[in-house]
Amino acid sequence: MTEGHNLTINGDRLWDSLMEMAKIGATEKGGNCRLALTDLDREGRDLFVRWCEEAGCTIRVDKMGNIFARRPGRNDDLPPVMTGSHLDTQPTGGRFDGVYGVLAGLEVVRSLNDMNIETEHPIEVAVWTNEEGSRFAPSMISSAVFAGVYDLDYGLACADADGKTIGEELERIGYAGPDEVGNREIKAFFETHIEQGPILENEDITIGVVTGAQGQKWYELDIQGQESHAGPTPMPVRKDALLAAARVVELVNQVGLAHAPDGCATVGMLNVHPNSRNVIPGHVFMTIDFRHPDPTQLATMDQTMRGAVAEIAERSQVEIELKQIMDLEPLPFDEACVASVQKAADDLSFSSRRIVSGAGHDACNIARVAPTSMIFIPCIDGISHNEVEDAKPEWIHAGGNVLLRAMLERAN
Ligand code: HGY
Ligand code: MN
Ligand code: MN
Repeated sequence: MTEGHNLTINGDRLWDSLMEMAKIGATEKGGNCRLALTDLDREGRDLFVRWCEEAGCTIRVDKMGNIFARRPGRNDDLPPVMTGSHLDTQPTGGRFDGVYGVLAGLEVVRSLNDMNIETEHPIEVAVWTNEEGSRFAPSMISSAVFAGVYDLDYGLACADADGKTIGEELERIGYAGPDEVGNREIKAFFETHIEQGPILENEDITIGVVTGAQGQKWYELDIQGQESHAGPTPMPVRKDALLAAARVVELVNQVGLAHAPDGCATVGMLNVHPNSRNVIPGHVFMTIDFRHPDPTQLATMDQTMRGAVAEIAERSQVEIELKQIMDLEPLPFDEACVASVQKAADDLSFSSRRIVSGAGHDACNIARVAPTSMIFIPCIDGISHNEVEDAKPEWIHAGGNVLLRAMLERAN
């Protein structure tokens, strides 16, 4: 049990592990680029596996490449208390998004070893494949397959811009594991993460007790116009795919503003073809990302956009194929897990507040199959998905200590 223990993680060791992992895929501006299932992602995975084995864990890998490092419990037949996050990053990502949740979980294992604490339930630290949805879409796909949101074939068949599939790349980097994906009981799941927004830092609060996550809808648009010469083609007869795309960008922004402050709307990707300065663009591929904590509002954003896109296609004399590729309902986390996080923050006298996650996380999928909550810490200026992403060591330590106590409470 844990009586008489000065329950604490080794914050400096956690910080050092983060900085060690950040050397893999380090970018010029101090961030990280470890796109899912690239050689750099494999390097990060291999380092994590080595550290876990050094900490006495056994390693399992499932068919979506999800890694589970397991520390045995007194009663090893009991369902595990699990934590974890992702090691893949955005192309211009930071050193903390995802990797903090993975290495905070490893630090809990290392600290339990140091304190000779045996838990009733086994402890597992998970690495979920392709959380970011940057190289392969949709995001959070492997925790979604684990939670039964998508089937395994769909997950393995997702392809990147070069047509390489998740299944092929898992084989190539040696992480196509043998285990079935999901369908096993988890006692509780906790994910520790930077907030990736400004609320906690602005309010000078150390711990975000995450009560749920907002809903998300992701779309892909193929806009088909007609390439023609920029000189002799009269304006009225043009089928300009980029003009239509520009009207969609403005529309998406208007939908976001009309549903602010909670609604968010983003066009993150826009590829123009043939992208030549004296050719009227014949084709554009672009994406739309809608978010809102209220499902009714999210549905309104969807309907408004669909109607307006049809009108834009007509007005611009182009064809627009709109495909929805993700539909994540807003989701409340488990009250008992939320209470465990709150109690841990209170016991440690950290300032805290309830908060709904603006970003999607693997916890949003795992919450469909296991009691789940998240622990947020602030990040500098609320900036993330940016190479300057940064966090104070004391925040990193605090989140790790809250995780240790929340997990212990559920594991005994
Ligand atoms: O898009 C998200 O919210 C997460 O970073 N995948
Ligand atoms: Mn993340
Ligand atoms: Mn992210």
